[in-house]
Amino acid sequence: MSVQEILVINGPNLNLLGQRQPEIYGYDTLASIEEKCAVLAKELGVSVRFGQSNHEGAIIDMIHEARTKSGAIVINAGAYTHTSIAIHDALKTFEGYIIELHISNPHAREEFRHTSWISSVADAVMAGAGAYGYELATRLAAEKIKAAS
Ligand code: CA2
Repeated sequence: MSVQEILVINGPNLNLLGQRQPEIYGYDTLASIEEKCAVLAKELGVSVRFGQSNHEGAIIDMIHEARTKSGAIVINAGAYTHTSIAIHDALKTFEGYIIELHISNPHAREEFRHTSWISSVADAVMAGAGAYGYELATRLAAEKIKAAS
């Protein structure tokens, strides 16, 4: 088991990053974010793997796989953050470090974004730092998995 791996999970619509709504989500694409995190992870002596799905069940499968392969999960569950008890339950089965991540600050947006089913099962919650949040989360996850190994 490579507990030195950080799994970064991105949920619905995040495959469109950099293509729509740049005033909210910025101009970075998911591929460019992944590249920056991979460089950073290498510097920090860990590895990072990105997964994206628009489907709740596929996200749950990624979390299950991380149970034996990853020491930390960074999850931007997109709109499933606000609705998915199934993702909440799956994250509860993961024994490593969990970071809930949002590009925007959901608390400064519509009321329906103020509830998260992820926060209560996350070790850390990061929001509003834009795409740079992925690098911040990679740094924090790397610290935590190295400290635990
Ligand atoms: O701020 C975040 O990262 C969110 O998780 C993004 C979700 C939203 O439902 C959450 O409330 C906050 C939406 C992701 C949509 O991604 C898009 C990316 C580019 C263009 C359109 C949507």
